[in-house]
Amino acid sequence: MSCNQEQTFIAVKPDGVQRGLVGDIIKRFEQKGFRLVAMKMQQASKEHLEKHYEDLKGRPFFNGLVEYMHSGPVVAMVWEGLNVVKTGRVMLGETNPADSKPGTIRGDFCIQVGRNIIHGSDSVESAKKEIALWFKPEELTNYKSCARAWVYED
Ligand code: DAT
Ligand code: MG
Repeated sequence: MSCNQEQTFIAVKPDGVQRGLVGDIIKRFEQKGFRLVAMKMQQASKEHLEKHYEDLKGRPFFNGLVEYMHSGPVVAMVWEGLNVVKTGRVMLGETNPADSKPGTIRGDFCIQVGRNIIHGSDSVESAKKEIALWFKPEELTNYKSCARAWVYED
């Protein structure tokens, strides 16, 4: 696999959907040069969300987090490109929007940690797990982006 084919799982959370921020968020990843591999809108079950956030089980905010994520549809996506996991996290900003710089998604669009509008995988390993949890292999597209030769040197 080429290093340009790293993948990350990004999801616009229910507050981002309700606030009409889906387009703005997709635009940032598109204009950066990353390739959209898969996307779907889904109101996830609590069981699914408990699995997605299993590392946080036992934290005081866990139940509220699952309730919030279950409260409406999310827009789940897979984005691909060179260092997309790390760069995606930089584009998101810090977990707490109060610590997120202007220019980041959380820095520009939200205020509180419990309503931080977007999820992004924190490592290549968790991206693989999350993509497998949210998407079937056949839902991941494999087209060649016509912009590829203009985004990458080789
Ligand atoms: P991130 O979403 O930046 O990867 P995380 O994985 O540590 O952060 O936590 C997942 C989500 O849980 C986070 O986006 C918002 C919520 N959360 C984290 N810490 C919290 C806290 N101290 N109080 C309330 N919600 C919190
Ligand atoms: Mg996380």
